[in-house]
Amino acid sequence: MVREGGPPSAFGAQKRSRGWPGSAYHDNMYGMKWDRLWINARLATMREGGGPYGAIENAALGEKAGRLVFAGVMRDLQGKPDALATHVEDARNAWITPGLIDCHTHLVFAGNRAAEFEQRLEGASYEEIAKAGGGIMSTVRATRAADEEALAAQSRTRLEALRAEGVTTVEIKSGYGLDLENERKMLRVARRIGKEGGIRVTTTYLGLHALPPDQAARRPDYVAAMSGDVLGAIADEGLADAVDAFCEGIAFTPQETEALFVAAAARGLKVKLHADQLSNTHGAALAARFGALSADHLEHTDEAGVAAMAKAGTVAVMLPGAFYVLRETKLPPVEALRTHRVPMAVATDCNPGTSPVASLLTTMSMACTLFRLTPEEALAGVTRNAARALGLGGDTGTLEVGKAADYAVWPVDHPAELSYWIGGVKPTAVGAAGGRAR
Ligand code: DI6
Ligand code: FE
Repeated sequence: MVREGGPPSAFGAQKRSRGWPGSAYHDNMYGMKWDRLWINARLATMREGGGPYGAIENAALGEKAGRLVFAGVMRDLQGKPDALATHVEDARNAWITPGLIDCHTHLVFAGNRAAEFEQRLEGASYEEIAKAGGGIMSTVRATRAADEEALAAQSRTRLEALRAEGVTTVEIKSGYGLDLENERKMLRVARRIGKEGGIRVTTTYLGLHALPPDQAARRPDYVAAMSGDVLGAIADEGLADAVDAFCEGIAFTPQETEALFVAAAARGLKVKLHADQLSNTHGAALAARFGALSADHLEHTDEAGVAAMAKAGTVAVMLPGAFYVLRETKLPPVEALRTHRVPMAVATDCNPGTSPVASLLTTMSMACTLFRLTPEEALAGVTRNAARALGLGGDTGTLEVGKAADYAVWPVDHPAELSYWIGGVKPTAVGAAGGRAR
């Protein structure tokens, strides 16, 4: 069940910047109640330095005008619940977490590659399929052929699957258009399905995802155009919140990536990078050099790359779905990331080729079982650290007063269950104020 609240008012916006629990007392003195108050809850606030899960027992969570106005123990409430809020909800000891955040997806695309999945199981290699015109290019053809309506309809299914699991923020990349018109179409669709679904969607321009075969003879021109005029047009239209590239032996070189990043920086756009997934091209260090929000995959990243990320404050995004589907064996350097205190996020990488995954909860399980993250690290990876990977750390990702009222209520006895079960767990209520505000 998704519960609705009113739109943010101008007054709400003012309160937002002040945002301390005491302000609620004054609101109520003047008869301006909170919109909703959850009582008898257990909060996994995921607040930094707040102990395991930032947990608070015997807790309450209050929201007003799309913002959290109370997140603490019930005995600190300054009045009776009914006097404080218009709607009072009894959580009956359920756990409330921040709304989940999927910070790396390619979920806007047309068609699927189930036939290639079958071919691979019959022995064909990824390279053979690509040479025969399959792989990323088959998705590019389908995506180019789809009009905006069809693309939105197909992509919405995946966004809704995430939403049903308590996901309130999703990052969506372009990268299956590979020309201005079609990259734009993808980004517009991403924004639109977010708005329609009440989900906060951030968009990332991934023009350097694959080299279209018809551009093979003019590779430098393609790279220059995607980093120049195409990036410029997309930035001018405000269609992208960040810029990404696939820096890999089979995709784009560190030099080509760097040229894109220089252009992005000149336009004030934040960068992220598909780094060191299949080989060590020192992508993590390159991302860090540009102050990237995140470096993603990282299976082949060395300790120098990890140290560079730590210094730059770049988040490490773990993508166990692709690791699983590709049956990789080289693990990302989780221990080094811990030692260097690099924040780890976890995301689905939802895409039709290497990670046909539209379940962030299943991905948390994979992060624990395949990468040996703890359930607490996995939950931090889809909340606090995922928010940071999107530059939204001040607005969502933890249950703290002043942040957006993005939360999910779970019928579980312990927050580790979110990583433990594979299927079967669904939130009983979701607050997605951040998605409504967009
Ligand atoms: N890394 C990947 O593994 C995928 N894209 C990327 O940047 C592959 C996407 C696809 O095969 O469609
Ligand atoms: Fe990806």
